Amino acid sequence: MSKDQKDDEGKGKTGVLTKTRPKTKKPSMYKVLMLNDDYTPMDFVVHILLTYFQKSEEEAVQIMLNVHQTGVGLCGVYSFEVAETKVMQVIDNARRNDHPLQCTLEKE
Ligand code: TYC
Repeated sequence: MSKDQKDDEGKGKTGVLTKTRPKTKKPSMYKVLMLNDDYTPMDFVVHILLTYFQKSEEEAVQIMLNVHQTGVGLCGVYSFEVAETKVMQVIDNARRNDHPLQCTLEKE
């Protein structure tokens, strides 16, 4: 086979290679928010923040006071499944201890 013949290989088969973007989406993230009430003891809220949100004692006290003063505070941002689990754990723990503490999740 001559060099010319070899170079003709694939003639007419020229195509455009397009790089397609994979249709993957980053999972949405969810804020876990703590709500104020008049009855849950401050110590209990701090204990919850230490137990379920891996906060330091100082951070936990700051978040608790922020909730106490403004009505709502951010505990953390997680995937839907993790956020939902934390909300359930917090509410379950609060009810077992007869506190009305409320916790909710909000899409970021
Ligand atoms: N307001 C409560 C009290 O005075 C304390 C409190 C703080 C309750 C944060 C709930 O998410 C909360 N005992």
